[in-house]
Amino acid sequence: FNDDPSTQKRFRAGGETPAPRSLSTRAQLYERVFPQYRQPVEVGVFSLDSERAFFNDSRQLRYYVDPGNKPSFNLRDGYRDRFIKRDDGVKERLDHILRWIVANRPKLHSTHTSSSSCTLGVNFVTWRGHLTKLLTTPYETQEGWLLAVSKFRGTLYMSEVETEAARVNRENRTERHEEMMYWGYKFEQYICADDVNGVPDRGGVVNTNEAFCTVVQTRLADHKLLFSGEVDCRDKDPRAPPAPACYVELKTSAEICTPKQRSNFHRYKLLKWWAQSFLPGVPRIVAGFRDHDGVVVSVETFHISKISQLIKNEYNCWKPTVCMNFCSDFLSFVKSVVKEDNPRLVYLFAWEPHRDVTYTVHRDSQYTFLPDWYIKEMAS
Ligand code: 0WD
Ligand code: CA
Repeated sequence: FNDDPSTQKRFRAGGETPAPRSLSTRAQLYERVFPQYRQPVEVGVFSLDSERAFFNDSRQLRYYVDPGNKPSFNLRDGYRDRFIKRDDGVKERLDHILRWIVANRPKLHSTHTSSSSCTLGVNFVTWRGHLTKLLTTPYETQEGWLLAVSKFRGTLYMSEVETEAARVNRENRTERHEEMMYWGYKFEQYICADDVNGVPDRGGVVNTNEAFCTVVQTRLADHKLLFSGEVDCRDKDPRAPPAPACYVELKTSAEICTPKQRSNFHRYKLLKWWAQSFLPGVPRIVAGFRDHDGVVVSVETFHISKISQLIKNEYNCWKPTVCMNFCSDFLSFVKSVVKEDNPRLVYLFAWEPHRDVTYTVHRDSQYTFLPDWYIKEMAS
């Protein structure tokens, strides 16, 4: 933590331990032993249908069908006529997770904590994707982030706010970029079957409203976490290990033709892939490498536990321990800053590349994100 010594002295004279005002993101500061990260446990699932309606079940779960390593997939197929795109201008914040919590409260209510100071029995509730951004922060040089945090009944809720730069990018995507965003979803359709004995329907409609999400509980150092992440598919073998170990993450990436491209893939893309799947305990990624025209030229499996070995030959490469220690220290920073239990009060944590993490405080503002229905429901 960075601390202004004068402030520190002023506060300590009054007997208070001041919260630090900022947090450094320099990677070297986080090169220490790997923090404890408990095996993530799936505590529930939910689905979002073609209209983005919530269901407290696994109706959208799909099954992995091995494509072999040289399939002929054209990812451009269907972009014009069989694609329904989710409206990404609609901000859903934590709403789906909160609906899951309300529907599963008895399952969650901590029987181990005697005190009522932390009703849910966890310190943090968030999306997996938000934690992925935290893990990659010490190595990120392009995009900043904003995270809104409110404390309610002892639990810290953390919800992303779109940065100005991200909004500008989203509103000014090129036609080429829009189409390339479709390719990842099309790849999923070539690989996934709706039924355990079914086959992929490559002629069907791709609808990005549909989602299957896992809800996992785990602990990073002394932070108890509850988060949800979207899962692409599962191993269809009934003897496969229980979730999340049976899940498979699907990815697409540009084919690798030069040593420079391979190095960039290891240094930048594998960092994001590793962080995203390591968090919920998803053990493998199946990647489709595609050419410039959206044709998949090869398919490769990456085991999460082997990724850190794979990158060790890169000069000055990312380290999992830095990612996890930074995340742990950021969560400690949040705990030390967010003291008032009030769902209408938002602490907005902000970060831009080459800067420290800082925060601002907002009462009854545009940033308030815990909905009234949730607050009412939890009060009863
Ligand atoms: O409101 C927000 N700021 C966000 C909401 C940001 C990110 C996600 N979400 C919501 C959506 O409801 C989505 O269904 O979270 C769900 C996914 O959460 P996550 O698993 O925590 O997100 P992340 O790990 O970033 O992405 C997982 C997958 C992506 O797959 P790839 O292979 O591209 O990483 O979820 C999809 C995408 O397929 N996805 C989204 N789907 C809908 N809305 C979004 C999004 N904003 N972002 C990623
Ligand atoms: Ca994916």
